[in-house]
Amino acid sequence: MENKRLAELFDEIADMLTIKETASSKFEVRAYRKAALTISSLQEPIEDVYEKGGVAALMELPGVGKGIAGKIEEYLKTGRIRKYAELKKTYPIDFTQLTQLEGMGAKRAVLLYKKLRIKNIDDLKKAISSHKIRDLEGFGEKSEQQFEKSIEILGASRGRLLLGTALPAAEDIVKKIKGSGLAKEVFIAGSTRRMRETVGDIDILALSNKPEELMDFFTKLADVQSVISKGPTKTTVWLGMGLSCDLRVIDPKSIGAALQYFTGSKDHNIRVREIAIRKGYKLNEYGLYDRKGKLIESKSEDVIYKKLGMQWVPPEMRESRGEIALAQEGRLPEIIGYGDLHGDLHTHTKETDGNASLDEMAEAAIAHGLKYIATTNHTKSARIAHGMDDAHFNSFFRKVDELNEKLEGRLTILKGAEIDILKDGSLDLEKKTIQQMDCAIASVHSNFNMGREEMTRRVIKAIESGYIHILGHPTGREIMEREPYEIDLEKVAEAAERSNVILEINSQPSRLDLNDTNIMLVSKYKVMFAIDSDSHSTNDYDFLKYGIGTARRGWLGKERVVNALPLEKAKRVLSK
Ligand code: DGT
Ligand code: CA
Ligand code: CA
Ligand code: ZN
Repeated sequence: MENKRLAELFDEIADMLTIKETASSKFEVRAYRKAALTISSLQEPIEDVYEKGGVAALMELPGVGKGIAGKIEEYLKTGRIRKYAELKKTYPIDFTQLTQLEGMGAKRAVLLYKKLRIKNIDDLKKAISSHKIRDLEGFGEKSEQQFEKSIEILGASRGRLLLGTALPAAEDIVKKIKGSGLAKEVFIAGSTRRMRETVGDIDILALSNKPEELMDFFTKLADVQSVISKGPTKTTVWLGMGLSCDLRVIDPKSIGAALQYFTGSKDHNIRVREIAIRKGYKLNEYGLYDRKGKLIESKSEDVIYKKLGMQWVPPEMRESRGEIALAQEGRLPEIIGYGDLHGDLHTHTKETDGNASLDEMAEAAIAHGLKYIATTNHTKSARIAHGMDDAHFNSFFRKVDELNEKLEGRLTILKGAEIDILKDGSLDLEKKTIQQMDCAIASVHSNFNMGREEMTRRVIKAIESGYIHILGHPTGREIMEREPYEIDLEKVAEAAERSNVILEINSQPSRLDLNDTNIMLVSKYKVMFAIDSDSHSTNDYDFLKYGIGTARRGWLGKERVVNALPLEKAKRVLSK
């Protein structure tokens, strides 16, 4: 996927054009910036867009005109952009790297290059340690310190953290702030509120009439490693876990507007603000105002959307993927809620790679408010996970029967397995073992490096075996660690529809597989989904909220989710 690299090239071209400061270069700068933004947020590989529809298809992307489309084509065909190479001769500077630093724009980077031949962060580090920046006109000691701090943070913060790491941290900070008595109300905003799978920084909003004391309290929390900036309305700290956190103190009158603004996404907000402007209004983080500057609404997010002629949009849907138009038409789909699951169809025990017994997993499920679980241990070819053979499943299922009797309906345990889909698409258990199961999941755990067609055929063979109920983590990706394997998900969904096989939304924070965009892609087909925890311990049922968040980001209704059904109905869907 070339999107990221191409977006960086365009941003750098814009950086270099900024230096010129002519009227025509300003226009060009804007064009390149817009294109960079579009391409970096594009869900589909840019090369696919081009392959399917050529330059014409490229020009349909927002912010991409003929000139830019030509540049994209040039890059995809030749691997380079001449204009970029020419500009680079004058400015051999790594703008992508340097402009990530706080207080470093393209112009200052060029100044540093002209005066000290600084091309990248390594050069800058040397200049800082020999104190060359502080004596430079237009920079000074403060700049030197700022760059030093910024480089340190960048080194530690390269990349983002999993939602499963960031959300608990954010909730913990909120709890502590509430406990301090220095804030009346505290809210999580930003990508964390939108349940994005990774988080760049945590955003917290607080209502307080003791902002100074609150900020003091915040900067002294044990989780805080260093204070990046501190003020009575906004303070940013670096958390030891490897993430920064913004705390903003908000005027209680503005909380709705502030929540709307700081929840984002940026793209969603830009569109919402355009709607406000078209109505002759002004919308910012303080409120919605009419053309005379009179406040219309600021306290409630819900009312702000209403005054704009829109439905309130659930945070998970605020990604500018079509929700704006639907909210204007009053046709937002009803999406699954966090309390809608009755069961969990993918759990492990210590018989394989789990760390709790079946009894313990059952009690934990009850404590979590679930009415049924499927116990789905690994099969024999999963050696690292101590997979079970047919005989072991047979004896294990007798234990399930006994436990079900003991539970007297407090919880029902369904018999299942997470069966390896072998290299040729066959299943890792005998048919008669699988036939006893209420819930047979099939998953790929090995031989990831196959061609797209071969992998698609392999998975479809398992789907069409007639023995499985659920396809587990359908793309095999691990966030920030392993790319999804090559697979044609639409063909898979088509086969799943024909064979009544359910597609999993695996809730493990490092998986979230299917992800939001894939859920959107395959929900065109008449398939059901299962939101599963894939629990390996008694705490892991907590992961279900990430799966639900992902389903909400994929606009999924609860009628599409098998384990949002009560047991008897879920069993009927499974047995189809
Ligand atoms: P992250 O931190 O990268 O995971 O993503 P966010 O969405 O939390 O982004 P962040 O922390 O930079 O900003 C929080 C929200 O504040 C963002 O979603 C929308 C709003 N915001 C920030 N900068 C701008 C801006 O320049 N324009 C608009 N309209 N909104 C912004
Ligand atoms: Ca953020
Ligand atoms: Ca932020
Ligand atoms: Zn698995």
